Amino acid sequence: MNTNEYIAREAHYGAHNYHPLPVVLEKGEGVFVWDVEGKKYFDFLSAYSAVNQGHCHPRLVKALSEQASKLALTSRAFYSNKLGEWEEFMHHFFGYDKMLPMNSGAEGVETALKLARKWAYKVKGIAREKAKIVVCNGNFHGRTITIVSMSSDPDAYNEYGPYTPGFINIPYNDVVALEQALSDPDVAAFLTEPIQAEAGVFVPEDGFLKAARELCDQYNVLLIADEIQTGIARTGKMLAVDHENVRPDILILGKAISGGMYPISCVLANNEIMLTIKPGEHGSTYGGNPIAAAVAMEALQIIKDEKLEENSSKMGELFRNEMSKFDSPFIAEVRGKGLLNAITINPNNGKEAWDVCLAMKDEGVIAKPTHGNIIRFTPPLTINKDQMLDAIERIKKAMKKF
Ligand code: IF1
Repeated sequence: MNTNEYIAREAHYGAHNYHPLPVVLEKGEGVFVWDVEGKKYFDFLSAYSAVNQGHCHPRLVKALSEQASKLALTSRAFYSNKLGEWEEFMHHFFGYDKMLPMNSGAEGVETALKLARKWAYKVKGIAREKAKIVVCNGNFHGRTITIVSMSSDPDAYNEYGPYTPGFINIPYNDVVALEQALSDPDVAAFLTEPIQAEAGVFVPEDGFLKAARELCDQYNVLLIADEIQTGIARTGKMLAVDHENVRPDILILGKAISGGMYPISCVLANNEIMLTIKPGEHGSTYGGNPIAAAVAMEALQIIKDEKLEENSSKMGELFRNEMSKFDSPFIAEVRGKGLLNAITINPNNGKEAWDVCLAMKDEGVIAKPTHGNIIRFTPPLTINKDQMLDAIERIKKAMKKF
């Protein structure tokens, strides 16, 4: 079968809820993927930052397959010998009292919202059913009905109502609006992405997160950070909040805590928050399973052992420097942190971000446009200098084509 036949089969038998780049992948190794025609590409999406450790990292393949051949799933009706090991590992790694494991990022976000509401009623003393959670315009936290209820993106939101109440939307990166919202005594939490990724890699001003932390303390509101995409060294530090030395009350992780092997997410918090949920009040069949435990520990250890925080920071700087120097009518702005970067594309000769991505694909670099003519550039964090320079040359060549 050729590329077009694979695409036609998906179009025929699959739901049409995506519009992928027309490339059909069948193999991955490190920063590279290969399509069904044998063509090799630099992966500049990394499955939306899930594959920070690189495709099919041998240590992750080993951790996954060894655990899979021993014990894969117990459910939480029984203990396993792996879950406690992972929980203790996470305590030492991130410094929170406790972890609650889930699978997808959206489930992690839902878990954080539930914790915030329990805390509102049991600890803060908000009247039942009254708790509000403040969120930002332009957010992306997943696709459940409650999460899309917080969204300001018509594609994510429209025609999925009736919506879950209890959310207040404010502009992102707006300390004045935040203070006004938090001063409502019924507010339980402020949920934010440290960098808005889906919105187009929108980096808030230095000091925004610190100000948010101070305001949350002042008004007795929980700070919830969705680090599902920004975490695990993507921005050049283990967590994006580390750039401002901010510690959220509730931290949500997903994507790269599995290095792309398997859907794993988790929520971290201290006892005062985490113990508001009692046995039977929340959970998931697969959450915290032995494979997830084995894979997540290995995936985080790889970040440390291969010094991927440092590499993400250096390679990100190289990318932004080179692309900022490049004189192309397509480039309106280059921005980002670490290896979470985006270029805003000026439509040129009738060509837009999508056309640039198709041209880059021909040159051997795959990336995906997001809202408003923005292309995200997020290679695996294992990319080395020669590879980065090679990829940059290909990106430039693609932009010169038109
Ligand atoms: C898709 C976007 C990226 C996330 C943050 C929670 C989740 C995500 C900050 C939910 C997921 C994914 C979902 C994926 C595409 C991708 C995405 F373009 F849609 F917004 F990365 F930028 N919080 N982001 O970024 O995690 O439930 O998916 O595991 O196709 O929807 P999930």
